[in-house]
Amino acid sequence: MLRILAARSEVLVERAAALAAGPVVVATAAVRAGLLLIAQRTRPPALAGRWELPGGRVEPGESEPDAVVRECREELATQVRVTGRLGTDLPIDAGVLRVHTAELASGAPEPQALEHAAVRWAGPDELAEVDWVDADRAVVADLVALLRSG
Ligand code: DCP
Repeated sequence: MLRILAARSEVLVERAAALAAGPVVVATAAVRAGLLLIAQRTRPPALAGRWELPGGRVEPGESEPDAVVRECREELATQVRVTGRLGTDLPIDAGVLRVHTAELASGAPEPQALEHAAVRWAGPDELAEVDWVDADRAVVADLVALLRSG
């Protein structure tokens, strides 16, 4: 009985922590041939023109990898396969940002900027110079290491 109560309270503590952190936004670090896919935002005005890892809010009941795949389909008209996580949780105004690593699925179409001003593939030496949105800049060192490890 005590064990059940302890397990329940652990679940409640986890839920409370998740609520306190707010909604989860996923970002996609898609890698191909040593290059990273980056995307230029169009909105809101404060972020327009700055570059990000494509992604968006996780919907209720949706897993984070499923959200990554959906956002890449909706925003880039391509199909990705999630391969792992990168870095720690990043606090953003909207809640918390979690970066997932990915690769294009075999035969997937070239990503298109359906909701961005532009998308492009960037090499490890370029990443420090990119005009990143603040949260994404925090993982630049991890992104460079990711590209160099492959
Ligand atoms: N964000 C970020 N870095 C990313 C992706 C998103 O800092 N790589 C931030 C920008 C926004 C918030 O997360 O403040 C939500 O991102 P989007 O607007 O791209 O996500 P959605 O389109 O899903 O959300 P909404 O439709 O609610 O704007």
